[in-house]
Amino acid sequence: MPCGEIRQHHQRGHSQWISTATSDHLDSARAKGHINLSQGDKYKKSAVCFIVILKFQKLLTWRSIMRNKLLTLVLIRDKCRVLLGMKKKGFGVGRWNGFGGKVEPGETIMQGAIRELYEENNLKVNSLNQVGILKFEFIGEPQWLEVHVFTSGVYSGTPKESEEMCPKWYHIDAIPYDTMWPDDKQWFPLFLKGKKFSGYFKFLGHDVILEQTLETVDDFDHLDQNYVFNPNQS
Ligand code: 6OG
Repeated sequence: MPCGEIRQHHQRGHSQWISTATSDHLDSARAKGHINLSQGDKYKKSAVCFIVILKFQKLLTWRSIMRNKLLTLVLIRDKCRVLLGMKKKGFGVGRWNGFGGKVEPGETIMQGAIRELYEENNLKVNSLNQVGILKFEFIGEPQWLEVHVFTSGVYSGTPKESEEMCPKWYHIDAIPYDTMWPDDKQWFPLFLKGKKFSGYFKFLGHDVILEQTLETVDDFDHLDQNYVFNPNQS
């Protein structure tokens, strides 16, 4: 191959420039105006910038996908009874659960919990006590669920059926675990004993727990109670 020749080489469908030029021949090629390295450098620079921007964009999208979904769960307790609701539609349909749902942009987590309790069950509370944080991973789903569990024994109003939930009081010795999410069997007894807890459950489908961790904690002081959910924040 003659020195100074710059040939185009095709590899795996991508065209790739391979330079076989020695520096002498490059100089003479540049002098003859055959090639303009400074121009080439500019192209190279632009290409690198373009790739960096693409990668950065991909990273941002990935970060927003990977961010946990923030949810709430409220368990109203009245001495020896707990108020549960039969989920009539959507995620967890056919299972007894507390009341809750997604935190909306502009709300603190507790505000979201108080709103959901009222929307789903007609009960009003001024504040709630946080008793748990549960993280759920579902195989094949990129986003984890981060469920903040709250309780209160003080409320106003009468439980009322909504589009989402049909409420029912259960005695603490007769919690219907078989028609609840499988993780509830693990952490609900801690809640009933007045303990605070933090847990992680990895699900295969909606019925099988593959891995789990669960521990009692002293408090949730590390959480910023004034944090306002903003889905656009990285
Ligand atoms: P919507 O998507 O309907 O809110 N939730 C769970 N609750 C229990 N006990 N176990 C789980 O194990 C749960 N995963 C989600 C959070 C869904 C509601 O269901 C709760 C919310 O209160 C996997 O808006």
